Amino acid sequence: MLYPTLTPSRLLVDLSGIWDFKLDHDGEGFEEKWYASPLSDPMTMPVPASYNDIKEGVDFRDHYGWVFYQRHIAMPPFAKGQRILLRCAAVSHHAKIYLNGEMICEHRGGFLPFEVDISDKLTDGDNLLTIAVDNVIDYSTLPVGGKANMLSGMAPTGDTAPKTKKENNPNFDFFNYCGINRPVQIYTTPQDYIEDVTLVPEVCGKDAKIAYEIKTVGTGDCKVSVYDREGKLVAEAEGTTGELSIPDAKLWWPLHAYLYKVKVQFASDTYELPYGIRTVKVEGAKFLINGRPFYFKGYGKHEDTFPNGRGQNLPMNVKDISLMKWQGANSFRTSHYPYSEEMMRLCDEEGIVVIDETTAVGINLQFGGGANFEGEHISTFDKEHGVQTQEHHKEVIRDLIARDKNHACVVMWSIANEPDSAAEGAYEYFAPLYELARELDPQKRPCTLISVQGTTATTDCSAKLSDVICLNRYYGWYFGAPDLEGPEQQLRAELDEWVKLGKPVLFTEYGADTVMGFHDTTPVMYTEEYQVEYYKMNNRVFDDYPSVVGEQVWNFADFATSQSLLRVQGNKKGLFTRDRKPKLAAHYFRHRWHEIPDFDYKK
Ligand code: GCB
Repeated sequence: MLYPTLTPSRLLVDLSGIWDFKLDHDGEGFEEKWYASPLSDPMTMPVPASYNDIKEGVDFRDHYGWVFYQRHIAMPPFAKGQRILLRCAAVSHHAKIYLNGEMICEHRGGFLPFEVDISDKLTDGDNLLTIAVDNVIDYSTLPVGGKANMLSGMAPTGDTAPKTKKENNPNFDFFNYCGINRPVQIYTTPQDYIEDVTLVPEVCGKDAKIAYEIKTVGTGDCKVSVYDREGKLVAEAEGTTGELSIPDAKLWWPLHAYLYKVKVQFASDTYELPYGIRTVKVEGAKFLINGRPFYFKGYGKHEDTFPNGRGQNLPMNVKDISLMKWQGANSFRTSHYPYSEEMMRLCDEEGIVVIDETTAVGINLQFGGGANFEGEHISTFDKEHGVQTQEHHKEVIRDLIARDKNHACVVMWSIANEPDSAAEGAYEYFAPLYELARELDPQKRPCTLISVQGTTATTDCSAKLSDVICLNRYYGWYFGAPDLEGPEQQLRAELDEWVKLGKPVLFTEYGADTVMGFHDTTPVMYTEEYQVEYYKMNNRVFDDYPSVVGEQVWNFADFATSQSLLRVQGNKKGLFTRDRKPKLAAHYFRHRWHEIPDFDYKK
């Protein structure tokens, strides 16, 4: 799906601002048709933003169910005759859109864009737009919500206090921030228009080729032109499919991005996109970008700031990339959902390498000892009682690849984070998903899933399915802390097995909770000193294995989670605090990463 932009043929109207808002506490909003007339007694609410931290009170923050957003819209008469689209970049997790009281669109999944043609639905003058949003997560949604909470599962047993109200129980470790998290926009196109653009790069010596395919609706001639950074035309072709030859091409490199401008013209429609040329390939146990062995230095992250929640925060996106560069990092994973389109474009521009993850987190009913349904043990992929996510998972993969396929920054797809990948039924669940991703991605990027501690090279289905083995391992934190010697031996023993597969191994999570300002001469748990010692041990091991192709710490910054005995106002594994102040370990990594080259680190 194309990112909406203002072009000589397309108008773009951003509906960001303060909207009317109401929580549907008692579940009466639909019955009383709140969408059909102006909300009575509404609150103010910024769009885009998660609503949870914007107003005070636990009932507000932890609301369960539907909320209603509303505003008026009007289009100028000069837009008549154009196609007029309403586009939501991300509404978490389930949206119903009403225009003048009529439902015009419904969408499930909180992290990918969707749009609806409103050309024939708008009336002259004023129109009432209502977006109802549900935040309920369960065994059929991605991310997965369950009866058993991952973290309370680790709490002392015997907690039998009755629940007094309905609540979400995320089967994942980040706060279930909800609402209209990314921009709502209206854009227009002519009646004959460009629907999609697919570009596939190929590098041949000093030259490059871009194979292109333009999906169009209507009739007209199609022309594609490529301009360099100075605005000079470097290639041109006619027709809806073909090849563009770029002599002496400048490649997109990590931290040295070069973006061409690709301009598509069809009938009277024009669309432009920035485009980086680079190749990605797994060869033996190496991860090659532009044919050279790349070493990932970076993080798992979250879209998580105060008070935006998961709501778009452009200044923080730019700040985070500045901090990454300060630290000598070159990459991150969009744990645990697709990030905003603005962030992806920024990474293209800044040369940050991205592992692009779906919303599939929590597909694991073994967290907390595997007790679900009030203590019953249910296997994750049990057809009747287990997760019911596979069809939706396919939809997410389709929409993610449709959205992000042209980004140079995206070098790998992550199908899921920490699923129950060694369980019975895991291979049958995941094999078709890998197949789908491989079939849909025109660039045929590597695919992976992020493997949870406890799986092994012989039990984890990712051993067979993944192009790169991605491991989340907590030796010296959840496993073995405060000792670091025993965990070091265990980590080495486990790695000895994984490397036998002959595939690249990437550490996608390792970390220790650390409260900023806690210090000690003896590095005890939760101090800044312990975090540094923990990382030194793990990094020492990674350095000894030629097929370890990277290290992504958990996490870039502290972030909000559900409340539990293991979370002190959120997860504290950040190298930076939530407001981006460096802990001791941030300085340690700054030193380490500036010494490690982006390429050819492991000979
Ligand atoms: C994990 C999860 C991540 C958690 C992290 C932790 O394995 O992938 O979402 O936040 O552990 O800190 O426990």
